[in-house]
Amino acid sequence: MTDQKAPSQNIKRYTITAALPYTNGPVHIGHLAGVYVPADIYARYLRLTDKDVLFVCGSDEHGVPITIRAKKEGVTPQEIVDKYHAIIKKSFEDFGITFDNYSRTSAKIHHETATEFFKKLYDDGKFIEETSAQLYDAEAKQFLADRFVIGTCPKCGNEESYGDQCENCGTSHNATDLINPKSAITGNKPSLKETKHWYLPLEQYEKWLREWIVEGHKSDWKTNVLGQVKSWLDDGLRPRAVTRDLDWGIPVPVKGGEGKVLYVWFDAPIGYISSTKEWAAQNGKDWEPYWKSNDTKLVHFIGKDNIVFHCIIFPAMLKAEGSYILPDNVPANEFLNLEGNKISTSKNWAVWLHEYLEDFPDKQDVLRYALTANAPETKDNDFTWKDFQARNNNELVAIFGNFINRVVVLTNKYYDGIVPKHYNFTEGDAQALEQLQQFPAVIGKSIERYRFREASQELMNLARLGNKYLADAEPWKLIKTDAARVETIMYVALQIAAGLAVLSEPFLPFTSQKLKKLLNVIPTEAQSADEESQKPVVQNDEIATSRLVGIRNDQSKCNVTSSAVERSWRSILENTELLNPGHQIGKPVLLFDKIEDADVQKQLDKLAATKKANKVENQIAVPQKEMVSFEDFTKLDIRIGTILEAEKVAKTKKLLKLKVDVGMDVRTIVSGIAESFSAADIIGKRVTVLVNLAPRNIKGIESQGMILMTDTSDGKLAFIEPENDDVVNGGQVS
Ligand code: B3M
Ligand code: ZN
Repeated sequence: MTDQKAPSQNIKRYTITAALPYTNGPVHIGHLAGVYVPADIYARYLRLTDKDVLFVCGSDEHGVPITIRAKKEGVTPQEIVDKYHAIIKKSFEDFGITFDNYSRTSAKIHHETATEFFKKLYDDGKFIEETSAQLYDAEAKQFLADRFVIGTCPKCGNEESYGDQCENCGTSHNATDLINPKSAITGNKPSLKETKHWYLPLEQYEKWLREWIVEGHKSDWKTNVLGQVKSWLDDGLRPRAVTRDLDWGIPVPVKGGEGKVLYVWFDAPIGYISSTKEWAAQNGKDWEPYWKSNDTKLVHFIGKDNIVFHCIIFPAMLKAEGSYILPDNVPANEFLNLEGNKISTSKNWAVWLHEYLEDFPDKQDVLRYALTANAPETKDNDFTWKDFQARNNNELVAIFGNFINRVVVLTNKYYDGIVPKHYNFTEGDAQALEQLQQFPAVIGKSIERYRFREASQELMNLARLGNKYLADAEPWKLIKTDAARVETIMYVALQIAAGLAVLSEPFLPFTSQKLKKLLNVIPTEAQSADEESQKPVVQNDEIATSRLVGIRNDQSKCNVTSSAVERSWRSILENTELLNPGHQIGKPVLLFDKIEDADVQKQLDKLAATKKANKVENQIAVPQKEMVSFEDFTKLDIRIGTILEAEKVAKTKKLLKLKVDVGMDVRTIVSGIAESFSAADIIGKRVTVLVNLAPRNIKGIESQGMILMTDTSDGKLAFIEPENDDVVNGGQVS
C-alpha cells in the first residue's frame, strides 16, 4: 500500500479531479461555484507554475437520478445521458474549465475499469456476501434503492431523505434505516424481499481512516470536511452494499450477480481513474504514475454532500485494492443558495449556465469572478444578482478595467502605443515594482491553501495598486512639464498591467487572453485559429509549451517579450521585465462593461416568475373569508415586536415559548412555529403580533398574544417583518 505521502517538495505531478456531475439535468451556478471554478483555478495556477498537471472529470451516467429523469421525460436512460452529457460538456467548455479530459461513465474504458476493480476486491475477499430483506415495490416490481425510496432520516428527522443519503444532514445510510419509507415510483409503502448483495465492510477501515484523516490531516484539511468525517467515524461505520437490484448501471461481474449492477457510488469515483486512462491513451502517456506513484498529489474537488463518498467510501475502496495513492486533500465546499433559497433542480430555482450565456454572452469571467469572490468556502453562501452586478461594476469595471484602460489610453496618446524607456526610479516606482513582484507568491499561497476567495481579492488588490500608483504619480499633469518622468511612470504602470494579464489567468481566463492580446503578447488571430484547430477539448502543458515556441519563432508578429508574459508566474517573481521598451501594444478596448439595473431586474423577474409558477403548482388558492366591517377590523390591535427569548415547549413538536418585546411591555407568547424555525435562529427577529387576543392557556403556559405568520411556497411558515429598521417595537399596524 502506497499511502505514506511524499513530503510536498518532492511532488512531481498533480492529479486533480472534479466531481462527476450527474447527467440528469444541466449544470448551474451552484456546481460552478462549489466545484468547477475552484478546481479550474487550481489547475490553471499549477500549469502556470510549470507543474505536471492532470485535471480530469466526466459525466456520472449511472444511478437512480438518471432513471428517474428518464421516467419523467418518457425516454430511455441512454437518451437522457446523451442529451445532458452534451449540454454539460459544452457548458464547461464555454466557461473555460480546462479539463485535460472529460469522459463519461458509459464509456467502454470505464465499464472495464470499474469491472476490473470490483473483481479484484471480490477475488481478494474484500467483500461480504449477504442475503437480506430489502425494500421492494410490488406494484413497480422493483427493489427500492437509493433515490427510489424516500423516508424520514433516522439521524435528523428530515422527512424527505433518500435511501442512501439525507440531503439535510448529509448522513449516508442504508435504505432500510429510513423511518416510514415510501416508494418514489408509486408512493406505496414498500414491502421487504430477500436479495443477495456484496458489502464493503467499512467498519474494518474505521481505525485506519481515523488515523489517516482525523489524526494525519487535522491541520491541512478544511474544518467542514474534518467535522463530517469525524462525526461519521464517531457514529461507527457499518458494512455498505456496493451492488444494487437495478437494470441501469455496470453489471455485477461475478457469479450470482446476474440482473444486478454496481452501486453508482462504487463506480463513479473509479470514473476519475478511467478518465485518466482515456486521456493517457489519447495522448500517448502512461496513466499509472498519476494514480499509483507516491510523488503524485491527488486532490478531489467536490461539494459537501459528496464528502462521505470521497473521504470514507472511495478511500476504503482504494485501500482495499491496495495499489493506489490516497487523496492529499478533499477541499469540499459548502452550498451556494440563490437569492435566499436553496438551489433546486426540481423547483427550477437555479441559474443554469447555458441560460446565463444567452443573457450574458461573453460574460463568463464576470460569473467566474462573482462566484469566486463569494464562494461558499467555509459556510453556505447566497448568490444575489445585486452582488453579481456590484462585483462587475465596482470591481471588474471600476478597478481592474479602469486601470488597464488608463494605461492603454495614455500609452497610445503619449507614445503611439510603444512602451517607453524608464529613467531613475523614485521610491514610489521601486515600491510599486517590488509589490508587483510579491503578488505571484501571495496569490499562489492562497490558491495552494484552497482559499480562492482570498486569492481573487489579492488579484483585485494588484489592480488597486495600479490605480493608486497612477493616481499618486499623475502622469497626465506632468506630461507638459516633465516628459521623461512620465516615461518612467508609464513604464512602471505597463509592467503592472502585464502582471495583471498573467496573474488573472486562473480566475479570469477570457479577460487574461483579451488583455494579452491588447498588450500584444500573444500570437495574432490567424496563428491562434491555426492552433485552435489542433487543440483538444482543453489545453494541456505540452500544448502550452508548443504555443510558446510558436510565439518565440515569430517575432515579426509578436514581440519577443511575449514569452516572459506567457510563462510568467515565475518571471514576475524573478523581476523579469514583462514588457520591454520599444514593444508595441494595441489600441484601447474595454475589458469589461457595466451591468445595468435593467439587466439585473430581468433576472429577478425571471426568478419571481419561477416562484409564482411553483406556488401555483403547489397551492390551490384559499377562498376569501367572510366580509368584516371596518369597525370589526379596528378592534384588532396589531403591533410590531422583537423576539427576545425562545425555547422549545417540552414534549411538543410544534410549540415555542417566546418572550416578545411589543413596545408597551415584554410578554410571553406560545407559537406553533417550531417545525419551521429553531429557537436559536429567531432571537432578535422582528415580528407582527396581535396583542389584544384574549390570553389562552397552552400546555400550562399563558400565551398573551399571537405572532402573525404566512406560508412559504414550500409549505413552511414565514414571519411578517417590517421592511424598515426604523420601525420601533410597539409600532401599530393599521
Ligand atoms: N454524481 C454528484 C452529485 O452528487 C455525483 C458526484 C460523483 S463524483 C465521483 O450530484
Ligand atoms: Zn438527515
